[in-house]
Amino acid sequence: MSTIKACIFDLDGVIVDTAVYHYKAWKRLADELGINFTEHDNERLKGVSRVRSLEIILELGHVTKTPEEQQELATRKNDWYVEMINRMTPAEILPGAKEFLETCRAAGIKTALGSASKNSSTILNKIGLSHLFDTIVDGNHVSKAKPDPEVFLKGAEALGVIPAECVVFEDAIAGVEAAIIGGMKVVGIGLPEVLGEANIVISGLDKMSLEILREL
Ligand code: B16
Ligand code: MG
Repeated sequence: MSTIKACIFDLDGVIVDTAVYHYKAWKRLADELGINFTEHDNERLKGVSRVRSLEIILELGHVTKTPEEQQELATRKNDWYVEMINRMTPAEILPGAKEFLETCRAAGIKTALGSASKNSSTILNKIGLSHLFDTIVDGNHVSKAKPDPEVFLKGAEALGVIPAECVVFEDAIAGVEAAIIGGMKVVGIGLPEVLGEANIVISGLDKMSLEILREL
């Protein structure tokens, strides 16, 4: 029996599936640069920062750009991405996410967002879930990307709990590693063969319950 006082949620792949919008925007940029970029390649960008995502795409195409050019390209991609997320609605919340957040709060368990995205506030506002998070830590607040645990440690600190009292929900391998390095429990959202390091792996938050949380 554990004493879980807080749940920290990744955004993309856990609360919503924004990977499809990231892919469309990166694909448009890759096409303009003459780089072959597939949905399979896009898997490598999940949970990875915007800057690192661009580096991966440039590496795929063996294309070199100056830091200034990279900045311009990342901004261009982000403008297209923001256009798409501005059209998001609550219908895009992944199954069980809203319900489990409400369950946590009703049970007195604190909630935080721990995302690599610098656009998390826009997304949470569009899908109408901002009010269900006690604190939001995202790409705007951290200097080190997952698997560094900074984003989750800052979340725990803001909530006034210690890492051992936290459970992280993550769909990316780097995020699962970050939670473990940070000394937290972690529930993988996805496939056991990919996220095997997590304490348990489930297909989505619709499979989560307080009973499972307390047994971690
Ligand atoms: P942005 P997460 C991550 O979100 C995405 O999985 C990743 O594909 C993206 O590059 C990253 O956010 C940065 O997003 O360009 O909006 O700052 O899974 O950490 O919630
Ligand atoms: Mg994710």
